[in-house]
Order: sequence, then structure tokens, then C-alpha cells
Amino acid sequence: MSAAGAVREDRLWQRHVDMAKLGGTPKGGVNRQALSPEDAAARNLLASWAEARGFSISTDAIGNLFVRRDGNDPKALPVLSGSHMDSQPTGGRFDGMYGVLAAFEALEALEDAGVKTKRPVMAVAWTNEEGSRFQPGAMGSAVFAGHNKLDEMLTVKDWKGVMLKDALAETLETAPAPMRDGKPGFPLDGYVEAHIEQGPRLENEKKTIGVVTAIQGSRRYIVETLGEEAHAGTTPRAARKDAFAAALRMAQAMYEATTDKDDTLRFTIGRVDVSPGSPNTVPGKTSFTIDMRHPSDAVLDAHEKKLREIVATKAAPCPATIERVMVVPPTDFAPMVVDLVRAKTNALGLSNMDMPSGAGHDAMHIASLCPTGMIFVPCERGISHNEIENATPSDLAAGARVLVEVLTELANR
Ligand code: HGY
Ligand code: MN
Ligand code: MN
Repeated sequence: MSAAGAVREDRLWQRHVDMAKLGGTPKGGVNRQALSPEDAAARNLLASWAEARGFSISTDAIGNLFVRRDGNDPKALPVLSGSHMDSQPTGGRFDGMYGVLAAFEALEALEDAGVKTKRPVMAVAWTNEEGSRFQPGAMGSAVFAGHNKLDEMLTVKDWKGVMLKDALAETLETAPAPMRDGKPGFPLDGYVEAHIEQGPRLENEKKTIGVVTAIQGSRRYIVETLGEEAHAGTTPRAARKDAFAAALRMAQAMYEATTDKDDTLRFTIGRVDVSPGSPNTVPGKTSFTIDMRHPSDAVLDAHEKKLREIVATKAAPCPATIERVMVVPPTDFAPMVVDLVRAKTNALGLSNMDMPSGAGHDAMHIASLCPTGMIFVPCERGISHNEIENATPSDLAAGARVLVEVLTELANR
């Protein structure tokens, strides 16, 4: 039996159902934020499945969780596949989780088909890919790749002031796994990540598989404005230092400055915090996040300059700052892996198309370490980062079949 033939649609779907119970929301989505008790429960569930299959598990100092199926040559560099199990606060049950479960399904299919590989094949659940609780996102893979420093990430605080290192310690205590010694990161022979597209193209073009060629560049910022708290009833407008009014002026100018004619630049203000947050006190402080993306770094540079100009000119009389908290350049995937994904997809008789990724993924960091690629499957109406996110069991299994064939080829190179 081929490894692809051993992929089981029912088993893969049931694992999604089981995982979706952890942080499940009434609307059928998930709220399983990074290093939360729900995230720890998902780690424990994956670890229990891995141990039941005789695979070994390990974790590293930023909490990335690895599952290993040995190869014939213990000295050969491993091939790795995976994604993330943390979700948005109102996330879907497939974003990230599909990539982890497809990688695990690949290990199980190799085992069931009795396929031996030269190299070890490993699955991974990266820590904090979403970056909605702790910024920046894709943190676990960034530390693994040396793009973010472990010590700096450990001191990052969430919106309630909880420090990452404390949430991580709690997670590793409730979801223990043997700790890999030394700094995070180890040499890899290749990395392939399966993910739902999180856009409508595959569904619109009636294709089952996306052969992902690249990921657009992404940057994140936090803009803080300092005003002066004052009485809402007695303070005339002319005497106010209204931090929210200043934030509004900057935000409006930023939306205008980032509106491009071909609607390619992505600009999002996803979170606004106003303090003290009392209806009858003029806001003394505001902060808002910016997520900006584009396939060209030069365009991102030019727009970052505009954002900085706006902060310098539109906030008066409230002083404001803009801090860049994440910058990931556009990523082109290795042609060898892209061609292999396309070849294996065609060999399985699955419809497919080459496409770039609008969403960010852990693969954007791992691509700097080894030949890397991604496999997309459709999601309903392209909706994601939303509790109604949906995918079909057959598409998920199709992606896993392509994945296991690609991993087998890479693991026997
Ligand atoms: O934001 C992203 O692109 C990813 O879904 N976390
Ligand atoms: Mn994701
Ligand atoms: Mn996401």
C-alpha cells in the first residue's frame, strides 16, 4: 500500500472534531489562544495520540511540540511538517490545526503502510503562530529559525499583563514533554506545511489543491497616544488632550494613505484600547495595532514611512509613538519543493493551481533554514479567522495524501 493510500479521511476528520472541543465556542469555532489551558489540552491530546502510535515527542524552550517517526538512518537530517494549534479569539477549527493533524496523519499513514524512510519524519505544533494574545505572531517558528531571540520573547506580555514566560511555564507543566536541550532550533532537510487557503480562490476556480509558491511580506506595529484625562462635562474641546480623538485622526489618515488602486496592500487596525475606558472621562491613553502586508518589501517600506509621518504630524496635541513589533519579508518557496508538490498532486489526479499565500504561516520562517513549501486546501467561501470557518473531509484528506507523498520523497532523498 502507498502512504497516500493509507491516509484515512474518517480518522483525520475525527481528530479535527476531537480537537475542536478544546476551546470550542457556541458558534462552532474555537478560542484556543496561545499558551492558554485550552492550548495545553490540545498539546496533551496530540501527545497522547503520538505515544499511542509509538512516536516520540519532545518540546523546546519556546514550547514548540515535536512528534518524531524514526527513519533508517538516525544521522540523517529530519523532514518536518506541521503548523499551529493556537487560534484567534473567534477562530475556526481548521486554521493551523489542519496542518498539525495532516502532518500527524502522514506519520500514521507511513506507519500503517509500513513505508520505511531514510530520514526521520517529524510533525510539529509551533507555539503562538497567531500572535493575537502575545505579539509577534509566528513566534515559535521565528525563535526556532533564529529570527526572534528566545529571551526577548519570554518577556513579552499579553494585553492583561501576563508575561509569556509565566504562561509558557504553566503550559509546559500541565502539558509536559521531554525538553530538547540547548537553544531552540535543529538542522532540517526540508519542511512542508499544509493549511487551509483562508481565501476564496481554490473554491472559485474549483481546484482541490493550492501549490503555494510564496507568502507576502507582513509587518505589525503598535501606535500609542498619550493625552490628558479630564472631566467629560466640564472640559471644553479647546482645552482637551483627547487621546482617542488623536488616534482617530491618525487612523483615518492611515486608511487613506494605504488605499491603493489595485487593492493589493492590506492594512488592518484590529485592536484598539482606550483608557481609562470610562464614559465620562476624556481618554488619557490609547493604543491601536496595525497589520500591514504586501508582496513587495519596497511598497511596505514606502508605506511604513507614510505611517511614521502621520504619527509625527496628526497626533498633536497628544504625543504619539509607533513601534514596529513584527517584520517578515516576502518569502519565495524552494522551486524543488513547489515542483514536488505539483508533481505529487498531479500523480494523485487532483486538480490544482499555483498560488501565493495572502496569510502568514510558520513556513515563512522555516524557509530560511531548508527547502520549504506549502500545500493549500479550500475553505468554504474563503472565510477564516471566523468561527464559521469550514472545510470538507475529502479536501482535508486530499491535502494529507499530497503531503505524505511529498514527505516520503523528501525523506528518501
Ligand atoms: O495572520 C495571519 O496571516 C495568520 O493567519 N496568523
Ligand atoms: Mn494559520
Ligand atoms: Mn490564522
